[in-house]
Amino acid sequence: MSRFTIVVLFVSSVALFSSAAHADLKDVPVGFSQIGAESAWRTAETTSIQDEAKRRGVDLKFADAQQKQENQIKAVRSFIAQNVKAIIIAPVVETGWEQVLRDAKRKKIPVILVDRGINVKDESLFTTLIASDFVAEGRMAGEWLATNTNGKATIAELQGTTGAAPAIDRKKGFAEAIAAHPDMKIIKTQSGDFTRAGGKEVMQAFLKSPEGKEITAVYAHNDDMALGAIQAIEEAGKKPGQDILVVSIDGVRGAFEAMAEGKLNCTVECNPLLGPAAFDAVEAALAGKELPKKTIVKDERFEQAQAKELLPTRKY
Ligand code: GYE
Repeated sequence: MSRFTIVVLFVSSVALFSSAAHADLKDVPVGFSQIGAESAWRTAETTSIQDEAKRRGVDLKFADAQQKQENQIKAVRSFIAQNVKAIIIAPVVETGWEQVLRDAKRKKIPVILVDRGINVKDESLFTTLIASDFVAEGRMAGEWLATNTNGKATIAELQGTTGAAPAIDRKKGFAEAIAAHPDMKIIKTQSGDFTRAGGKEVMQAFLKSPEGKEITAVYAHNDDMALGAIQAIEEAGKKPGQDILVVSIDGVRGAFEAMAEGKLNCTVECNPLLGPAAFDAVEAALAGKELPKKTIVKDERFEQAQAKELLPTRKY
């Protein structure tokens, strides 16, 4: 990555690149391979991209992969066959993209990656990536928990989709943040696949396990799993937010509501409103401009005390 330019995007609604000499996207066919609809974050991202496509008159071809990489690869192949001018991909996992991206490159179709990164040796296989710094998000969640427990917590971790960039990096950042605190331990960790149902099911199993009674905190890689875990905690007769602290990532409306009710303690925002930036990138690529290899979307951390006031201002 160091060979390439990295820029930081502060607000997703701000135009990413200079407005001069952009290609007009009216009626231009563009493919968008979306992961699925597993979380409120994901549906907000889909809406942002579809709305922005409409605003610019783009002929958007949308494919929902139902959380399966094979479906995404099929969708990208079909976009190539339909002669789209650009392809936007939110890649479900990090690995396994070389072949299909080589096909797109051969046809000179720019590939814009949104929200999740991939692991490829040849970085010329994609044009640009617009995403948050997931390691930093995990670190912010871990630091919140360390500060608010005086460095003492017995933690259950709900991981995102196995092999997905945000699951790998949010785990890493959190582990880094708690490493300095010998009395903070993750005693249970499992994937809940970024869904509310998954978070609930895994948390129920954690609570029923022999170590279940020791859990004092939950770290969920996204808000939907945290909201599922909150239900499991309540059904087990405990108070989420008090008996068991809950921290998560995304900053969706449901998380702000749960914070306002005292059930979730903290959420780290991950901005899903990537439509404007994604189509700025498409325009710039089609105009033959050099793009930064990575644009990092800036994130913020929110706590219970801010929830009520901020709830009406939340956009997703
Ligand atoms: O945090 C989660 C979603 O890729 C950043 O995917 C995204 C993550 C988001 O399902 O809710």
